[in-house]
Amino acid sequence: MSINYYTDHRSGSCRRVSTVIEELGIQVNEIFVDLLAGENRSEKMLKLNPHGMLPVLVDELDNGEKLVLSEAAAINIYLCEKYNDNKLLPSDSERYQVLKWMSWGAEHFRQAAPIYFEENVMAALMGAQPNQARLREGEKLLEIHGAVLDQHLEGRNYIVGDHLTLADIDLAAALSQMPRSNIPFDRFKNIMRWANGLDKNVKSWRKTGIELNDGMNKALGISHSSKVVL
Ligand SMILES: N[C@@H](CCC(=O)N[C@@H](CS)C(=O)NCC(=O)O)C(=O)O
Repeated sequence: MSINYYTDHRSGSCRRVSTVIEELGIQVNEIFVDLLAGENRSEKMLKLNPHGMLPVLVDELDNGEKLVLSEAAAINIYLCEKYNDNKLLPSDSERYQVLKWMSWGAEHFRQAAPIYFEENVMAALMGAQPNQARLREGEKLLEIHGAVLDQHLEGRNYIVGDHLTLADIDLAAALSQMPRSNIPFDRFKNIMRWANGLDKNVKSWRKTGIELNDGMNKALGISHSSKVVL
């Protein structure tokens, strides 16, 4: 039985799944799909995920069926349950706090970062000007939701409890493209302390961050390789 994992290590969404694979110490067949070359929209990939997005996971189940899963949060919950993890996804009441912050991340906190990335990085790659109205929208979202997370993180090193959970991975992924997308998270001191703490103390997170940064720097023609993620 094997798991196929379709990924591009330069993507913040894929980083969330790659980190969980590292944390669980499991073997998967990693299949590189070049997002910058548009391979995510090939006929084969669109059959696996009609949204044309990565990450995608395909697991051959014991009964011979194939489970095809997209959405990093769903993939991570699936992997934690399949491999009986109860740290990244606790089995006690903390579980619902983790799920709450993951939902909040998807609906609110992670909305701003892709706007900055698309307007400050992708637009330039396409030879276009950043759309200022969209950036103003991103700024508004960041201000509202960043303040909520910053307040929650006062005096805490992790989102829930005293160890890494899927909630940290989901929320910190929003900072993955920070070195190049000019997203002003640095106004939030607790968010920066927490994110820097994860980079320093969580080996899997640091590793996937370095892979992402090095890959993006190479794609953008920036020659130095960065050891520090933020
Ligand atoms: N909600 C999805 C978002 C995935 C996503 O945004 N993937 C990006 C890379 S970070 C992608 O595949 N973009 C390709 C495209 O939009 O064409 C998840 O959490 O997995």
